[in-house]
Amino acid sequence: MARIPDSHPRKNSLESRQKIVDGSSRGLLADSAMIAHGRGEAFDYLLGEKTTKTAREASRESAARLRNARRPVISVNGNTVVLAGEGAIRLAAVLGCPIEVNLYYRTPSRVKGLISLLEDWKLKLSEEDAPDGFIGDWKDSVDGVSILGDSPNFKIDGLEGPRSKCTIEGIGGSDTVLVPLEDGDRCEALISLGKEVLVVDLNPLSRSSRMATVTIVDEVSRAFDVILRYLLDDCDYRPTEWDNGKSLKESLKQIGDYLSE
Ligand code: PTJ
Repeated sequence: MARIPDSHPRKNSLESRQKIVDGSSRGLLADSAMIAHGRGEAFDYLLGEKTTKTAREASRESAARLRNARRPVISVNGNTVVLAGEGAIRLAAVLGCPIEVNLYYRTPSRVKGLISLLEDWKLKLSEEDAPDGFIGDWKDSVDGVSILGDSPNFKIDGLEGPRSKCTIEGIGGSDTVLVPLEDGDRCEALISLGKEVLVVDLNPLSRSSRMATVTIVDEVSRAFDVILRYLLDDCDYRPTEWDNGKSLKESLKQIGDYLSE
């Protein structure tokens, strides 16, 4: 792709699109990945393509819940890996938790391809400087992130088909799941297993947004960056009695406010 100048008003959006196009041509994404991405883009446009105050609060709450969790896990699908895989690894390294590739349209070759991409990024990230505020050995922490998903040994009760396949070391045995671009049925099944489900979804009206314990209405790579900062800079904040319905209403209101600005 031709280099997009920094001054281009749609630079981030064009670069994200290209990641989806490249991921698709490498066979890593579902056939409908571009449709899902387009829907996300439309909502992001309505939110001004920025992290809103409400999204920031939801990310703060999610960071606190992940920090408090006994067994947190980050569940990723194809779109999340190509758009925000590096961010997911940074979060997992800070939390000391696994990442699990868990796909709606599961095929063995997609699972293997996405795991291998994440393993490549781990090698790159382990050579980077630690993020500001990180205490410990960054290389060891990145190297220690397990990428799960190719050998499922657990089934999510109440779900049929490939979406139910996961691992006991990851989603199956977790108490808190950070799961961007989730589907509503699976979100509901995870909640009924007693897990806390932290969703990132630009659509505040989606079923997963409405089913989740906490919904971050933000673009996934931006949300991961914000969560990372809260994990590292805001250690005293504790989970609250989160009212997710109220937060979703505020996100919808912010769309209205942005349009009437
Ligand atoms: O990789 P797979 O097989 O697990 O399939 C992944 C997709 C995304 C294709 C699949 O889960 C799917 O079809 O998802 P949906 O039902 O279209 O839902 C995607 C949701 O994510 C929509 O509500 C979008 O608004 C939202 N979304 C899309 N892109 C982003 C996003 N939310 C945050 N950041 C994005 N970049």
